[in-house]
Amino acid sequence: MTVESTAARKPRRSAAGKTGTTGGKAAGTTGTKRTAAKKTTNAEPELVQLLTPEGKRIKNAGTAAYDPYVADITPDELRGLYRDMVLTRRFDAEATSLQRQGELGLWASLLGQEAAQIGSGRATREDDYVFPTYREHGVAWCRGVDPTNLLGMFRGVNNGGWDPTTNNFHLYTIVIGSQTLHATGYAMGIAKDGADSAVIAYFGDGASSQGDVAEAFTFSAVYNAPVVFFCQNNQWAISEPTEKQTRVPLYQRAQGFGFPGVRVDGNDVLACLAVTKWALERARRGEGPTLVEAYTYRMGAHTTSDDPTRYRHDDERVAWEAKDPIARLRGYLESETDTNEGFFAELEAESEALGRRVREVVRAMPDPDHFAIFENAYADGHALVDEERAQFAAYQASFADVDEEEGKER
Ligand SMILES: Cc1ncc(C[n+]2csc(CCOP(=O)(O)OP(=O)(O)O)c2C)c(N)n1
Ligand SMILES: [Mg+2]
Repeated sequence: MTVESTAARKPRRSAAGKTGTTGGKAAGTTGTKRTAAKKTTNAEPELVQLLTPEGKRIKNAGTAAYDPYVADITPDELRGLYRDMVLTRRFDAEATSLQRQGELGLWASLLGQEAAQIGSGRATREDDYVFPTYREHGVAWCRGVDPTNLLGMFRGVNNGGWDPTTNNFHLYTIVIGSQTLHATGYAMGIAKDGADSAVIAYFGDGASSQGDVAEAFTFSAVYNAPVVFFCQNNQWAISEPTEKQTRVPLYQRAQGFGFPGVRVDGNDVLACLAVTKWALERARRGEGPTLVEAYTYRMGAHTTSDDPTRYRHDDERVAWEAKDPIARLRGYLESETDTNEGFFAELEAESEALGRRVREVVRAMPDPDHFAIFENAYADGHALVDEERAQFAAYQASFADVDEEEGKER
């Protein structure tokens, strides 16, 4: 093996740097000039951050000023973001416990990604349309989807659990990356309708390797579709680290498709709010797509079926713990606003109540009719579905035989 090929097989993990964007038009709202170095594809990764891990508010001094998008945010609104993150984390922890207790078949935790999801989710307008993956419980919360509705699919009692048209929040999508194409098509459609709404598609670092995502980038760029691609780079795609997905920082990929890409600190709720607002407004103004890479970390397992100790060191998780999105906003609220202990105590009580409600609702979810799964597959029926239904009926009947022999009731 040559030295070159060894190097090619060992891409270095890229470190986060300072503020800014790639893509020549990214600074459109500010009019600030960009330096030549920042236009190159291989420029050092840059990170938009407005709140440090210690909870200090810093000015986004880079080429695109995102500060104006959160400049007039009030202490009450900040407390609202904090509440969103705390309740989302609490809901998520409850769901993980419910899976461990056998009440859910599976759960995909968002632990660690609360700021990316609440910041971006709160940036959306009611008439915008959201296409999530399977982990966007915080975005669902922002859209007004009752959290208990997210659990039916994970309990195996329904195929979705909410009406996407009620909150403009599409059903969860398991086929990774496919929703970026759905979002692009939807965005092209609303643009033709003359609406000034925007669309946002969530996906992960692993999904970024899917052909669907590349096609979505191409189509959205060429048709100037009003869509924001929000990639939560949580460093892992199950057991595959991000360096197995890309040789350049993910946000820099946008440049090759002809639209701006921005890396934002995904554990900084203010920065996520500001950058997503900026990107959605670009879309509304007819300036086309944006790629936002929210640089964050999946603190838990991929799902409850996964054991991350098999493939990653705990010191990595510990390092990210110091950048916790909730702790940093709490630090800011405590040091820079008039938020008192009463607020935190009330929120704790509200979290407990939410946990209780989630447990009660999940346990009371009725089992569906076993044959319902064959309904609505085809409008007029299908020979293959008929065959599968008959096979399933025979399988069910085989249990009845055993029950009869053992004199048990099922
Ligand atoms: C098209 C497709 N291929 C493979 C899978 C199996 N799969 C489920 S999740 C996942 C990893 C996704 O990682 P990433 O996009 O980073 O999202 P994350 O789970 O980290 O949020 C894979 C490969 C799938 N669901 N769909
Ligand atoms: Mg990932």
